[in-house]
Amino acid sequence: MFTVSRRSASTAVMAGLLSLGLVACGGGTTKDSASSAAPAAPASSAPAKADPNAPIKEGLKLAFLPKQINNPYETIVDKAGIEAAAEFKGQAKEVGPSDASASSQVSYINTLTQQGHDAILIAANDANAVCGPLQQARAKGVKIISYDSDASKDCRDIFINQANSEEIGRSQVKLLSEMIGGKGEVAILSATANATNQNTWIEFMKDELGKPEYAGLKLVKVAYGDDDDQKSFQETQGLLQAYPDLKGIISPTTVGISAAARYISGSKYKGEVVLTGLGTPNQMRQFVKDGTVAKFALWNPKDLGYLASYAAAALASGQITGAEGEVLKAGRLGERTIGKDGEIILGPPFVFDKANIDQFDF
Ligand code: RAM
Repeated sequence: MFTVSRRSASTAVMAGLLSLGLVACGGGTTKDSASSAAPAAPASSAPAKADPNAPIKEGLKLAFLPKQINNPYETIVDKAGIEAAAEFKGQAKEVGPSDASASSQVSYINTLTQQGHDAILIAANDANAVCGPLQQARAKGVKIISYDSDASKDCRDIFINQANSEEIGRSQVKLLSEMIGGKGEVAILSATANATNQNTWIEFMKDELGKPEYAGLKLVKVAYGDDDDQKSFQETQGLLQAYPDLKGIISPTTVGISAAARYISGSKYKGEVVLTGLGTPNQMRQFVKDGTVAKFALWNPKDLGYLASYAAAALASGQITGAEGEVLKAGRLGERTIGKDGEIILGPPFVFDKANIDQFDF
């Protein structure tokens, strides 16, 4: 649960806090909290047309398949999604690989399909590599929800995006540019080379960098830490050694930015090289406090999991089909309209800094 001092919070912060979900739920579940007590629900046979008044079926079986299970960000998202399923009397669990690779995800998709899940929620490590198995799942009536990192739009029913991809990409460049005075060499430390979300954001970053107001910035390298803490740490070291004039790094991954911050905080680059990106407040707190990082962004990962869970339930119950214009009823998050290509956006990204970071606990 967030604790917020209303008196000290600025209007902007309050707007952000609201979008980050002040009513976040507490409580805990185990990582794989699927109950084996309830009978398995048959694969759904949702009508082709949405019935907004259809009740949410009881006993729906949902499975979250994150990019990797040992990524703290994905853990927060999935745990919240699992907790949400209890609200509509469903059962949800998280399974997945320990490395962020698409081939590892494929075998999980096949197993979950065989187990008769009503919905698979996937943060895709590669938009296309998971497509065949997802299509096979859909042919058996399994609803497919991509969240965080999209699968190709032909092989999922809905994409729950954490924020507008263009806004994420462009705002990251703006943030870094402001902090380095619009001048100098910059680099990106990404996740895996095929990650749909990071690649989409990086495309928008490059486009933003092409604008005249960023003529003073030069992107020298995009490095990949594979959402592996050690590799991200080493890639940061490599970037700083290879580019001695580097002024700033954007790491649009919670794993990357925390590893990069750890490296920089103990190096001669602290105070010299600016780091920003996407991180969780709990992982970044010490680096904000010790002056390694001034500002970074994110959204509320708990809300992402919650929203994805409700989308899965609505799809599997026939309330929605994923078509543009349909309205998803998402519990405490209220109603969300499905946009183009079956995309639902959670909300705007929020910027964390020294002044507000202690108001967040995730
Ligand atoms: C990492 C993952 C995830 C991304 C966040 C910001 O945890 O790469 O996909 O959304 O960072």
